[in-house]
Amino acid sequence: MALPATPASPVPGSGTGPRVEAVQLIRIAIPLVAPFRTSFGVETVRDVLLVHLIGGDGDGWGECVAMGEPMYSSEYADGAQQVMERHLLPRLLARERLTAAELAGVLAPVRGHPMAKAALEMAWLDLELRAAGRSLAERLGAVRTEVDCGVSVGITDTTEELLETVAGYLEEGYRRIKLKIEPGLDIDRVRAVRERFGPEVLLQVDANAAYALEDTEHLARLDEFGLVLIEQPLPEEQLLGHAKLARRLTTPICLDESIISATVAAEAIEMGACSIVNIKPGRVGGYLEAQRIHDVCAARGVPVWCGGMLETGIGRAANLALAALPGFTLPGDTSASDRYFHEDITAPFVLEAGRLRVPTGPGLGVEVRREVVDALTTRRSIVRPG
Ligand code: OSB
Ligand code: MG
Repeated sequence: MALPATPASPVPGSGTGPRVEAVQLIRIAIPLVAPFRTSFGVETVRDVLLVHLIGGDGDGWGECVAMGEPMYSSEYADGAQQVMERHLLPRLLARERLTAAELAGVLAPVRGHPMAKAALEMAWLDLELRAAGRSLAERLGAVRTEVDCGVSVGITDTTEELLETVAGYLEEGYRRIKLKIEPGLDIDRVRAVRERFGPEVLLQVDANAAYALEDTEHLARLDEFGLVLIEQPLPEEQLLGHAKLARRLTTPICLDESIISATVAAEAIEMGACSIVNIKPGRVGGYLEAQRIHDVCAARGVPVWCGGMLETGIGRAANLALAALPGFTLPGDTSASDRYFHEDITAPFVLEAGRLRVPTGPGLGVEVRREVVDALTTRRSIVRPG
């Protein structure tokens, strides 16, 4: 196998930051409590790639949010693992020491793969912040100790099943409901939920790019339901299409898949493609870029909320830290552990009055339950410097 040209070690300019002695890549298969269906597919078991940094002065953990198959975006767990092993980790491990803030720059010559890069940055942040005794929340500029939580409801076989599911989540205390929609399972489903639960419920929909600009008049029929937003109706490349759609709809447009960086966020806002942004650190290459998107949106008065990728307790902990920033004014897809898994790989996050507590411990603020991880492990590999 041809290894890429990596800088000789040690490299000037990276004299600080943690030293990493080995990186363990762990794949787990963690069953979901119920199948999660979107316009792009059904997930029943979450295939997760975990990054475990073994450092001189401690450990760091990261979670890659790429799914088992490349349906949400082009990344997928096997590909993320391979790009880490062959291209990303050799570059990082060539540095004797490296700070989390330097990581994105070192990896910039490798195009794309934001989810793989984000997982590595998360692990580096955890390692670095643990050593410094600081929390990720503090590092990112959190202003809240708990965050309002919403829940993303997958497409169900029947409307009856959808109403039952939503009723259960509202009973649990979730502060906002997001319905996954696709052509043909949209207007009537939204109407049924509105009629059953009333106008007070914060309700929004997510199409995962399943519509075309030609569906504009159809999507305008959602306007009568007072939705908080419609998320990513059109394919990710269609910023101008979203701007045209936004001029026809009263429902605010929120972008997910389209927003791949702070630069794109600024341009999308300027051209009127969205008035709300879903921030997912994996999609944008990491928590530090996510923080910049937050800043870009805050400076323009655009509300943001924290998206989710069916994360385990590792990614959830980090998402809660991010969601505690001041511009996160809408409830996120940061649901409790039991919405996803029977048993999480950290202590479970439990909903309290519709909120989750932001971890305050050093780093991500969670301890990984190694015995749970071991029981779910499907594959393991070790990457060392040199
Ligand atoms: O589009 O927001 C999305 C899950 C996987 C991939 C994409 C999306 C989602 C969700 C679930 O909506 C959010 C969550 O609860 O983690
Ligand atoms: Mg989405």
